[in-house]
Amino acid sequence: MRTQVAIIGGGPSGLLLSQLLHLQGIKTVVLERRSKAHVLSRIRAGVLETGLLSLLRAAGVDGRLASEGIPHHGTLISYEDMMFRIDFEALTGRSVMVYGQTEVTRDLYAAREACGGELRFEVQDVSICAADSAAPYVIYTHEGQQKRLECDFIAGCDGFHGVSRKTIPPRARRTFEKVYPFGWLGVLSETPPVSDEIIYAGSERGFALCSMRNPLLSRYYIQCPASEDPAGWSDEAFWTELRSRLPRAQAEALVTGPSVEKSVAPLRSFVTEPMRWGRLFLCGDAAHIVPPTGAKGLNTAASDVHYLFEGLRAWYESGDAHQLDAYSERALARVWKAERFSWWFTSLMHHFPGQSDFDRRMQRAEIEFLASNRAAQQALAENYVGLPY
Ligand code: RFL
Ligand code: PHB
Repeated sequence: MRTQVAIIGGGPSGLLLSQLLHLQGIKTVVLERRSKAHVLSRIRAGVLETGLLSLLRAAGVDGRLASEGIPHHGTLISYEDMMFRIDFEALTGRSVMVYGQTEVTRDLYAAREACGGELRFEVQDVSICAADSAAPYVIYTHEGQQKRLECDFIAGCDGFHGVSRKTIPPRARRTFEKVYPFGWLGVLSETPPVSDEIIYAGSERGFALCSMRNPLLSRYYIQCPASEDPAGWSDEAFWTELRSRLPRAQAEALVTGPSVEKSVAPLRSFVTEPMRWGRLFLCGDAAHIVPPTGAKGLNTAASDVHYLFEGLRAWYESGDAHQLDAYSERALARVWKAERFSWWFTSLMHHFPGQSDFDRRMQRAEIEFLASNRAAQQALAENYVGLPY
């Protein structure tokens, strides 16, 4: 079988790229290791930058987003009982949208299926071949049979644990990594959110985050050891720990209920360079990971999709390879800024094991500075709403 762009991974990066290319008349096949139900059971990002919103609009998948997404014009930051607001609208003239990644993915699947898009689920043993030649191809197993997919280009959108990055020989890539000594224990509950705006909460007991998906669905996280087993946390223990990390007013206002999902995510910063090897292009979590504190993972995946889409469009329209040749450099320039912001915000808000009293006071002093300094708030706000593509 032959296509123009073989896309490995049917997460948000792969699906969005596939839909954008389809609208330009460029053929793709998406190969996804898991079932659709499994992909749609993963609870991940919740905050979308305007750049991603524009891409979803261009892809024609913004209908439900426009009616169900919740615009957020600011966010709250607390430390013990102190709390202040970062006013995105006043500081940058822009805002973000709260709409779950699960819903973005559901909308993208619906759009691909409505266009008769080629999506293969539960494929196994994907292997990328001859990516450094003019005739790359992918071998995989589907429904018990080995298949061969020939193509012009391969988009590696298969996340951090995928095969695409590992296909690039070690001599041709360099990786940069920082693993944080903690994770986030996340809970989804069918309760009204404690606040209309997301709260990033620092405390002596560790970080906590209060977010939401809709007016009756809340998403909360608490910092925990990276090796924590979520099964070891009863709902009651989670709510008690969350309350202890919030300012008194929010702790008292918190509405609790049974959790509908509970999971632990490790925190990591990771970048691989370059993001291209021959005709293989890495996109999203396949190439880079950020800790979730800045809400940048999905948004950075989206800017990669934008640069790669522009490059492929130019190539198919006129044979112009300039933008494809510039892909890795352009994507990485923005990736590193998101890495810096996510690392900074993570370092500011979390309790680090073994941290000295002096280090804690430095964090507190920086939070107090942020609470009172417009320039510092503006720097945070510009990064949070998203740097330009
Ligand atoms: P994904 O979503 O991991 O999708 C990759 C897909 O590839 C499949 N796959 C394979 N398919 C075929 N063959 C193989 N060998 C394969 N190996 C893997 C996988 O099954 C999967 O379906 O990567 P993608 O598309 O690049 O998307 C990236 C985002 O998922 C990720 O960056 C965000 O979820 C990160 N993130 C957040 N990002 C934000 O922008 N804002 C947020 O508020 C935000 N919050 C979060 C987050 C991530 C979190 N976790 C769980 C790590 C909160 C959390 C808790
Ligand atoms: C979420 O709603 O899941 C969420 C929000 C903000 C973050 C991370 C995750 O920084």
